Amino acid sequence: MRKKLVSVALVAAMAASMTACGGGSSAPAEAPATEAAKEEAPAETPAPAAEEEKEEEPAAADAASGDLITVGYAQVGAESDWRTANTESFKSTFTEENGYKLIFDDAQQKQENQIKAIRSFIQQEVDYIVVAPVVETGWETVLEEAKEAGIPVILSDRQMQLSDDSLYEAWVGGNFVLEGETCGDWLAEYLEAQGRGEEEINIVTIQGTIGASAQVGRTQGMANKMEEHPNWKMLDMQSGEFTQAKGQEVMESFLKSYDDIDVVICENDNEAFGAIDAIKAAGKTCGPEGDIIVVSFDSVKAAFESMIAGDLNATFECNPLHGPRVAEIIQKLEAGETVDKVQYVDEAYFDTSMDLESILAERAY
Ligand code: GYE
Repeated sequence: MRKKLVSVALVAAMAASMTACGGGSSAPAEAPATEAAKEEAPAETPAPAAEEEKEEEPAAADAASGDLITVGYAQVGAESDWRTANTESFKSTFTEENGYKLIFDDAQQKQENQIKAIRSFIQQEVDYIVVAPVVETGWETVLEEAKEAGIPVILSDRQMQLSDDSLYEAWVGGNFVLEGETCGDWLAEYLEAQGRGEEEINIVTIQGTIGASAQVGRTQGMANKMEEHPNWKMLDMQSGEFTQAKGQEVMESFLKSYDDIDVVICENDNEAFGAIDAIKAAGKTCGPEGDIIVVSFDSVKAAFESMIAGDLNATFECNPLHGPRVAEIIQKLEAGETVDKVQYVDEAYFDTSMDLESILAERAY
């Protein structure tokens, strides 16, 4: 499943831009990997990442040599194309060649699994803990444990609500409220251009995982814009858990409950792919020529294909390539430099009025 060859190409590109990284002189094939790995992780440690680690990074145990920076990444799951690109970005950045040992954990969208993974990273005395938190709240206790152990924590992708800012070094990710507002502005312009600016517009939203900052922000951003358009009516909002299957299910139920939906806002692209299937199965049409306007967030490659096929109207970008950004933060911390606490990534949007074929050809995810 893992794309080793792609990773190698990406690493080469990244190595050029990351001057601070180690030379990576160790040859994986020569390393006595398994023995060293056992020493590194105590047998009693319930390391959720252990299995995946062994399979994908057989020589990662070079960390035992003391040269590599060990990074534990508590990943949300594998729910979407965005998430896959994000995981790939970390795996291709935090390689031995670049001076790292990565301990990767997939929490399957469960906060309790992420908390377990963080505790396991603490037990394994990693150098840095990186968390993409599934939800915003409930992290204080485990982050205090990391702080007591003297392990710096970096947040990536989604945010946490914390009373104490000293519990993490920095966060890097997308501006989810802004993404939601951009979606609202796009919709206003699109309807205006169709001469529907004053018409009553019925909207439904397939939300992301409830309590995830990507969900909270996108819902909030759109709500901010709803206030500017009293003729827009939000008929319903339900979570599609950021997955295609759940997105389809939720859309099926919306279509049964409401026969006059004008717009469906999907809080990620994968939910939109499911929603489009549901719309077609119900005998309706969507996209620029269809009955229902479909918009979503992320802008993964498959969303471009969906727009080119005439199914999806627009997608609001969220950049998943945080591996190099987190590596840069770690290198600055290693050098004793200060880092910006909150780092937003620039994002765009794409719709069917653009030259999508050309943009897709250049797209990294
Ligand atoms: O939009 C979605 C993923 O947190 C920004 O999580 C991320 C979101 C992304 O499952 O596809």
